[in-house]
Amino acid sequence: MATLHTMGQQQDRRSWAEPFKIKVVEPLRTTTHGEREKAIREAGYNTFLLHSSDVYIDLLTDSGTSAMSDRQWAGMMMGDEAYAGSSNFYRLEATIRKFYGYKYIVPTHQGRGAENLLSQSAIKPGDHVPGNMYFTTTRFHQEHAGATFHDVIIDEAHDTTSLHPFKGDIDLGKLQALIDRVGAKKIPYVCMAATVNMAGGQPISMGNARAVRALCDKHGIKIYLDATRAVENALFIQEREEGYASRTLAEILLEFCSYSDGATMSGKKDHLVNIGGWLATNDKDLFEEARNLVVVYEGLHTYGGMAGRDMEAMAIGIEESVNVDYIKSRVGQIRYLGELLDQWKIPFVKPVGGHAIFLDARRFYPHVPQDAFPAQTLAAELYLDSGIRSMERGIVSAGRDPATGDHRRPKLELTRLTIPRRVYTQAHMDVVAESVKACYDHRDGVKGLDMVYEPKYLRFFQARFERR
Ligand code: PLI
Repeated sequence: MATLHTMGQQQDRRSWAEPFKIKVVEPLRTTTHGEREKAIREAGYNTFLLHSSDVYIDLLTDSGTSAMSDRQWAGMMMGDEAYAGSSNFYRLEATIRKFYGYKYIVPTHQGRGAENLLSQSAIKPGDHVPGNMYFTTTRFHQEHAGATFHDVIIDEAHDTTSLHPFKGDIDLGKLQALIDRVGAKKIPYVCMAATVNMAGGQPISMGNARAVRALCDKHGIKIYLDATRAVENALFIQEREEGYASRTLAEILLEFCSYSDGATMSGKKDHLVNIGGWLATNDKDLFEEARNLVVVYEGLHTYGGMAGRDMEAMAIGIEESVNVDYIKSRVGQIRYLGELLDQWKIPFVKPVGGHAIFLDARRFYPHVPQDAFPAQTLAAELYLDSGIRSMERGIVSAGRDPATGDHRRPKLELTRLTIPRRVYTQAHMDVVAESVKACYDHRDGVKGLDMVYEPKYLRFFQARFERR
C-alpha cells in the first residue's frame, strides 16, 4: 500500500501524508441499506436532493466544502461588517491583485454572480462565445445574455482514454474557424477555463494560453479566464510543461492570468472557503459597468454578497492555496483514488484531473442507453451501496439545446467523485474505491432511470427520476 502513496516517486519508496493535522472533527453518520433505499427514492434518484445527514462520504462537489485552516478561522474574528468600505474588502482586493495580477476587482457572492455580471456587461444578443468546453452556470449566463456558446476545446478532451497531458487546451483551428465564420466583432470574449471541470478537471497549458492570446490579439478579441481552479492548473504546468519545473505556483499563476483580460472566480474552490467569488478585469469600462450592476444583484461593491469575515477568510485562503505541499497532497489524493480503481480496471477519465475522479458511465454500463441516464444511475447506485454521494456530469447536466429543445447529448457521460479540500483522509479513499468496485461487480443488473420531472433552468440540480 505504501507505494500507492508515492505519487510517482517509486524509486525511493517513501510515502507522503496530508500536510496538516486535525484539530476539529465532525462525526460521520452511517446508514443501513434500507434507509438509503428510502432516502434516494424520496430524492427522486437525484443526489442533489438528498439530505446531507443521510450521506456518509460526501463527494458531490469540491465547491464550498473545504476545511478552513486555523488561520482562516482566526481571520473570521477580524470581520469588519461595515456595510460600506469594509477593511476586509481592501485586503482581499490587494491579495487578488498580488496573486492574479488584475487591476479591478468586483466581489460577488459566488462564481455565478461574477458570470452574470460579466455576461450582462460584455455580451449583446446575437454574439458568440467560444470556450474550452462548457460549464453549466457559465454557459447559462452567456446564453441568458443572448449569446451562442461554441465548444473549441481539442478533440482529445472528449475522449476519456486519451492521455494528452493538457486536455483542456483550446483548438486554435476551431477558434480561427469560428472567427472566420461569425466575425471577430460578434465575439465579445473567449471564455478560457483552467482546469476544465466538465472534461474531468483537465489542465490547459501555458503554451496554449499564450497562443490563444496571440490569436485573439490579432483579431482584437478579449479573453476572460474562469480562474475557479487555476491554482490546481498551475501544478499541472509545473509538473508537465517544459521550463516550469523550478517556477513557483504563484509565479505560474501570475503568468497564466497575464494572458487574459480578466477572470470570473468561484472562491468556493481554490480559495479554500465556503462561500464567495469575484469578477476581475483590466478593462476600466467593463469594471464601471459591472461595479454598477453588482449593487443590483449582489450587494455593495465592497462586499458583493459576502460578509466581511468571509472576505478575510478568502484572502488568507488565497495565500494558502499556492503552497506547493498543499496542492500536491490535494491532487495526490485524487491520484491515489485513481490508482486504486485502476487495479480493478474500472473505467474513468485519464489522466486523473485536479479535483475529482470522473467515472466513465458509458463504459461502466455499456448496456444502459444515454436516454436512460447512465451517469445519473451510477450516482444513485453508489449512494445505495455505501452512502457515498457523487454527481452526474453527462446528459442531464448538459440540458437542452435552446434552439431545438432536444437533449444535448455530450460524448462524456460521467459520474464525478469530487474530493473536498483538506476534508477526507486516504482511508476514506479506500472506502470509496471499494464501493465503486462493488457497483462495478453488480453492473449487469442495472437498467437505468426515466426522468419524471424536469425544471426549466439547470435541470440537474432539481430533476427527479424513477427506476426503469
Ligand atoms: O458554484 P459557483 O457559482 O460558485 O461557481 C460556478 C462555477 C464556475 N466555474 C466552474 C469551473 C465551476 O466549477 C463552478 C462551480 N462548480 C460547481 C458547483 C461544481 O460542483 O463543480
